[in-house]
Amino acid sequence: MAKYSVVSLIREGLRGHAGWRRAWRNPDPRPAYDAVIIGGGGHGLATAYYLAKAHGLTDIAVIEKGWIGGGNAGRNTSIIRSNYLFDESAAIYNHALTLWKGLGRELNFNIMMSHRGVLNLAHDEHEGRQLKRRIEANRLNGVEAEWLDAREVKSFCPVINIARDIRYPVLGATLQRSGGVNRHDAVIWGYARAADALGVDIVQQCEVTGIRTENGQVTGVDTTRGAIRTPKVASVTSGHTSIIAGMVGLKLPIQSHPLQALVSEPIKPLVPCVIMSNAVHVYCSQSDKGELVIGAGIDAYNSYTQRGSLNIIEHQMASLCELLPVVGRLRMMRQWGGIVDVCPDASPIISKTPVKGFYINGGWGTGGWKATPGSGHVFADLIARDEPNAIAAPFALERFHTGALVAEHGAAAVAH
Ligand code: FAD
Ligand code: PYC
Repeated sequence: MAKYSVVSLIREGLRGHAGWRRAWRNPDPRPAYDAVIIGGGGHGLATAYYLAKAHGLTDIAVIEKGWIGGGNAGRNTSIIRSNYLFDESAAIYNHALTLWKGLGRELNFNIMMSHRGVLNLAHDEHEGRQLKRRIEANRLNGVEAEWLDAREVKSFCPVINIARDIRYPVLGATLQRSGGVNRHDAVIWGYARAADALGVDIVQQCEVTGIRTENGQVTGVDTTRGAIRTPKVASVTSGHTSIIAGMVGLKLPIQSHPLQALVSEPIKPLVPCVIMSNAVHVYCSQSDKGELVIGAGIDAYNSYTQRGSLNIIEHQMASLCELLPVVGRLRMMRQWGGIVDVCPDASPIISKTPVKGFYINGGWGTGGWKATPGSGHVFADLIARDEPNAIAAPFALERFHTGALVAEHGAAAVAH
C-alpha cells in the first residue's frame, strides 16, 4: 500500500482505476505442494504466513472454496480480548493479543487495531463474584484485567444504563483495556498479501472434496480444480471442521451452529468501548463508520446455513434497549450469520490426528477471531515440526480421551 503515492492515487482515479496491480496473485493450483492448507479465513492465511515466514516452508497452497475472508472471517464482530479463566487459554489468547499489537507493522497493512477496552458486565452478585475470580486468575497469568463498580462503568462508558430499578441492573464490570476491535477484511488482505509475497499460492474458488491417504499417511487432496499431491494437509475450516475430518474417517466432538450479528444505521460516536453482557445477553461496539455492531448467542439448533432465526435478534434487541435505552429508536440495516463449530469445553482443537500428516485447527466456537495470529503462529509450528509447542499442546484431540478439558463456557461470553 505504502508504494502508492497520492499522485498515483489521482492518476489511477483519472484513468478509471484500470492500472492497479493485484495485491496478491490468483494462481491455478499446481499438481503438488509440500503442504496444503484448507480454508482461506484468518486462521488459514495466518498459518500459511507463519509457515513461510517462521519456518521457510513456502511451497504451500491455501485452498479456499469461495473467496478469502468470505467465511467467519468476514462475518464476525472482531472483538479482541484475552481474559479467559484457565492458564491454557490465557497462554494462547494472550499470545494472540501480543501479536495483534504489532501486526499492522509486521504486515505493513493498516488493520485498524483499536485497543478501546472490553467491558464484561455483571448483573448479580454471583456473576460479580465469578468475574472477580476471573480477574484474579487473569492477573496470575499476566493478563491485564480490572474491576469497575457501577459508577466507574458509567464514567468509562456513559451510555450504559446503571439504574438500579431495571430487570438486570449493572453492578459492575471487568475491563480489559488492551482489548478492542479491528478490521476483519484488512487482517485478511494483510495476511494474504504477505503470504503471497513469500511464495504461498492462494487458490480461490476451489473446494476440497476429498483427502487421499495411503497406509495411514496423507498423500493428497481432491479438489473441484483437480487433484493435488502433498504429504501434509491442514484443515482450518471453521464451521466445516467435521466435514473435512470426515474425509479421513475421523468423527469429532463438534456441534455446528449458526451465529448471527447485525448492524444499525450509522450514528455519531456513542459507544466508546466494547460492551458485553452474559446475563442480559447482548454485546455491542461501534464501527468507525458509526454503525453499532451487535450480537448475542448461537441459534440453538445445528445447521450449515449462514443465517439464523428472528427470535434471537428480537431477544438481543430487547436486551440492547435495556442496557442502552438511548438506542431505542435506532434502525437496523443488515443482519447475517456464520457457522461456528463448538467443542464440549468451549475451547478449540489445535492438533495432530491419528492420520499422519493431517492436522486440525478448529472448534473455536463463537470466539476464534481474537485468536487469529496466535492460532496461526502455533499451528504453523505444529505443522512444521510435527509436534505441538507448549501453547498448542493442551488443545490436542487427546483431551477428549483423558478428560483434561479446558472448560471456558463462562469466559466465552457469547452463549453456546
Ligand atoms: P473462516 O473465516 O470461516 O475460514 C474457514 C474457510 O474455510 C472459509 O472461508 C470456508 O469457505 C473454507 N472452507 C470450508 N470448507 C472448505 C472446503 N471443503 N474446501 C475449501 N475451503 C473450505 N470471534 C471473536 O473472537 N470475536 C468476535 O467478535 C466474534 N464474533 C463473531 C460473530 C459472528 C456472527 C460469527 C459467525 C463468529 C464470530 N466470531 C468471533 C468467531 C470467529 O469468526 C471464528 O472463530 C473465526 O473467524 C474462525 O476463523 P477461521 O479462519 O477458522 O474461519
Ligand atoms: O469471543 O469475545 C468474543 C466474542 C464477541 C462476540 C462474539 N464473540
